[in-house]
Amino acid sequence: MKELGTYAPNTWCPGCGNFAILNAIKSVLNTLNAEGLPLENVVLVSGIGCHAKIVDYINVNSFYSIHGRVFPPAEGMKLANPNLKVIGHAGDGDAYGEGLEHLIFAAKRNADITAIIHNNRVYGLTTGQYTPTSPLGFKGRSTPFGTKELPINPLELMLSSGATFIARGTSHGIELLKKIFKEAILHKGFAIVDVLQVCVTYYNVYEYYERRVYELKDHDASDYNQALNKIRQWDYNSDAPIALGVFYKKDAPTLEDRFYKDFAAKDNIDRYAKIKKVLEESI
Ligand SMILES: Cc1ncc(C[n+]2csc(CCOP(=O)(O)OP(=O)(O)O)c2C)c(N)n1
Ligand code: SF4
Ligand SMILES: [Mg+2]
Repeated sequence: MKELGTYAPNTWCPGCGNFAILNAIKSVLNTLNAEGLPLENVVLVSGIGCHAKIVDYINVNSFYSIHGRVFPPAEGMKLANPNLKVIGHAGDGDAYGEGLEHLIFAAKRNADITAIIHNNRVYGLTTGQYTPTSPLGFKGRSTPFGTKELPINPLELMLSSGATFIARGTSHGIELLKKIFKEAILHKGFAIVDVLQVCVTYYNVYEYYERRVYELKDHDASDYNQALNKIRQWDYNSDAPIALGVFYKKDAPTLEDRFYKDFAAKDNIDRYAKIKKVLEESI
C-alpha cells in the first residue's frame, strides 16, 4: 500500500469512528491511483470539527475551509479545474447544521463532487452539543435535560434536493465503506455518503447500530420511490432497521457539464481564457 500518511500527530480519541473513515478513504485513493487516477488530481476539503482533521492525516492536496463551508470551495475547485476529483469531508454539525444551505445547493446543482459526512450525531470538537441528527431527548452539554426536537433525515432531504448518488455506511463496516466510497468518487455528479461514525466520547451508539444495521439487497437504486422508502425506513430517531448501501443513483448533467457547454470552444480560444474573458467583460 502506497504511503499516504503525514507527519501530523493524530489527536482523535482512541476508538473514534473517524479512524475507519481515514483507513477506508486512504485505501480507496490507493486503489484508484493503481487504476490510473493521479493522486495530484485529488483534493480533499474539510470543515471544522474532529472530522476535519482527516485532511491533515492524508498526504494529498487539501483545503481546510471553515465550519459549514466545505461545499462552496469544493464546487469552486471543480468548476475551475474539472480534471480534479474533489472530496469534501464534513461533520453532521458542519453539513446538516450551519452549512445546510450549501449542501442543498451543491445537490441541487449536481456539482460533480463527493460529500463524505462524518455523522456522529453530535458536535464532537466542541465537546458534546446536539446536532440536527441527534435523536429526541439527546442529553449533551447544551441540552442537559434532553432535546425537545426531532432530528432531520438528511438523506431524504438530499433526495428531494437533487443529489444523484445517495448512500449510507457505518464506521464499523469498513469493507462496505470502501466499496461505497469508491462508487461515490467515481460517480459523475453530486454524491453524498452519510457515515454513521461513532463518537466514543460524546455519543457512543455502537451497540445501537450493531443491532439494527443491515445491507441493502435486491434494491433498485435507479428507482426514486424505492430509494425514498428505504431512506424513510429509519428516521434517525426510531428503533427501525437501518439500511446501509447505495439508496439512489442517477445519471444527470452536472453543473460543470452545463457550465462548460455554454463556453464550448467554437473558435480557437482555450475554454479557460474564454471564461476569463466573459467574466472580465461582466465586471
Ligand atoms: C463559522 C464557525 N461556526 C462555529 C464554529 C464552532 N464550531 C467548531 S467545530 C463545531 C462543531 C463541530 O461539529 P461537527 O461538524 O459535527 O464535527 P465533529 O466535531 O463532530 O466531527 C462548531 C460549532 C466555528 N469554529 N466556526
Ligand atoms: S470527541 Fe468523538 S468524534 Fe471527536 S475524536 Fe473523540 S471520539 Fe472522535
Ligand atoms: Mg459531529
